[in-house]
Amino acid sequence: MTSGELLELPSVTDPRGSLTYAEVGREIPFDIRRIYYLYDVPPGAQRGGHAHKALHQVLIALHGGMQVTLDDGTDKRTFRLDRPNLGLYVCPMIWRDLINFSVGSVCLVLASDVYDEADYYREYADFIAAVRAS
Ligand code: T46
Repeated sequence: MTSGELLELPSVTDPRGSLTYAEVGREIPFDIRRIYYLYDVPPGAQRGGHAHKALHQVLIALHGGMQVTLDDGTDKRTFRLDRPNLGLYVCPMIWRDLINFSVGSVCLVLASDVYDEADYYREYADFIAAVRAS
């Protein structure tokens, strides 16, 4: 199974516009210890290209859109994130590639832990070896 679950986030729309929210324990299946966001991504740029050992994340295209391919070492699945009330949950041990960012897009990431370079597999061969060993 390729892990990656699309999350429909609740929205409230009235004549003033829209508001989307997400709560830990409801839409977000982990405690959030960090947020970061990707922006000013130039045309053709690729982000990701790694997997995490233990980190859980939810990705949300707050503006514009991007394509996310998830790979569990066996199966690959591609998602298009293109609205601010759609999240993509990514569990540990999933290789991710982000491409086709639209101009001006902003990708918000909710993460279950603080930044730790030791949590990354940045070489695909290392990731596959770890998947095979598990
Ligand atoms: C992921 C995708 C969607 C930090 O110092 N703190 C941070 O919290 C993060 C995320 C990164 N950094 C540093 C590490 C690198 O020197 O920022 C630099 C760029 O990071 P990276 O090349 O990992 O960026 P992306 O966009 O390829 O990947 C990031 C996340 O690292 C990753 O967890 O899933 O966004």
